[in-house]
Amino acid sequence: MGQKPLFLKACAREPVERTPVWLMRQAGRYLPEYLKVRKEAGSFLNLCKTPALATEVTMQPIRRFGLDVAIMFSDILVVPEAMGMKLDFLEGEGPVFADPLKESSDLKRLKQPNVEKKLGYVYNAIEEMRAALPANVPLIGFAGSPWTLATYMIEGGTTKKFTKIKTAIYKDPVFLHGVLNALTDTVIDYLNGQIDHGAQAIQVFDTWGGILSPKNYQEFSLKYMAKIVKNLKKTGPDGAQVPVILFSKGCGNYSEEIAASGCDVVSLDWTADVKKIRRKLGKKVAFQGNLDPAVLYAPEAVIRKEVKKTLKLFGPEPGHIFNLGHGMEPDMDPENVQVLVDIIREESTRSIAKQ
Ligand code: 1CP
Repeated sequence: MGQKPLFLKACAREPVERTPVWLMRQAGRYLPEYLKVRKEAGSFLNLCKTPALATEVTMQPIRRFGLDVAIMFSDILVVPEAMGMKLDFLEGEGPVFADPLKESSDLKRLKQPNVEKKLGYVYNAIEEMRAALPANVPLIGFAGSPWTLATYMIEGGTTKKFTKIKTAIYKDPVFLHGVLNALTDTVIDYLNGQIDHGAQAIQVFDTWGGILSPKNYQEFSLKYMAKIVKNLKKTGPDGAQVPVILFSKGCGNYSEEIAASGCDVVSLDWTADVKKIRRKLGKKVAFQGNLDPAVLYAPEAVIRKEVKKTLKLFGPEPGHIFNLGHGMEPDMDPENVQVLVDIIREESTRSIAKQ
């Protein structure tokens, strides 16, 4: 076996010679080469469902920027689709479920899918991606958290207000827990399949955990993610450990509870008080984050200043993976991503060597 990749070392809180880096939504619409393949695919879902094309767009940011980790190209919403919900991605509007879930009687529409059959295209893509990636660049598999998936399945698409799902919290929690339980079982199966087919780390995206009160975050989001963490395979087919990253956007305040789920890495956004959290939990888990993506709109000198600040906040101790606090945006300049990655390499090598 060759050297353990930097990213996997950092997840395990082992010493590294520099801080590994990847960027949420690193493949996507800000890259002209992505737009070209996306056009060729005809639709976003077709891109997700064609392993050769999904592999190509997964590789694009690796080839262009030399990032330390790849994330499989797919979407969190393929899971509700596999459970029987009709999904469309409308140009300029995002995801749409034409027939959202409304009440307990809708639960019978949700099937526990045979993941190998219904989501086999993802597994085929994972195998192709592993074959295309260099040995020192591991592949992250992922799923949405049950709570975040449920927001789309109950609201019918993207929302700013979350009226329907919040109504369900207070008016019909039995229905909501029914949806969340069904999703949890499917996500566990789906992620274990990803590990079987070669995903070397798993990230759970809880993009909307931050709209909940502390008590509701525990009851409707974290509880289900903790069940997922407990039921995932700990090692891949090659015997290597498969770390689990939890990303609950806007939930830095709950880092202690998130770490108690048994996850290996807590992913933080830019609103988190990193110094405090790291001091308290740095011996228990690794951290990922947490540069404000908007820094990428600024000139190089500002990017450098902000990278240095972020590296300093996490400190030189092992257990930091550099990332943005959330995803890349379509109007971001790829040139600035290269600037960012180069600066992280340079500054983190320097700060680790200084110890
Ligand atoms: O037409 C297009 O090209 C569609 C744009 C797009 C892309 C590039 C969508 C639609 N999804 C993706 C890829 C994607 N989605 C990845 C790829 C891997 C990567 O490079 O990071 C990942 C990990 C996701 C996950 C995802 N999808 C999340 C969680 C992470 C996050 O960014 O918050 C969510 C919430 C979605 C739903 C989704 N998919 C797409 C859209 C437009 C949306 C809605 C987002 C919203 O409600 O704001």
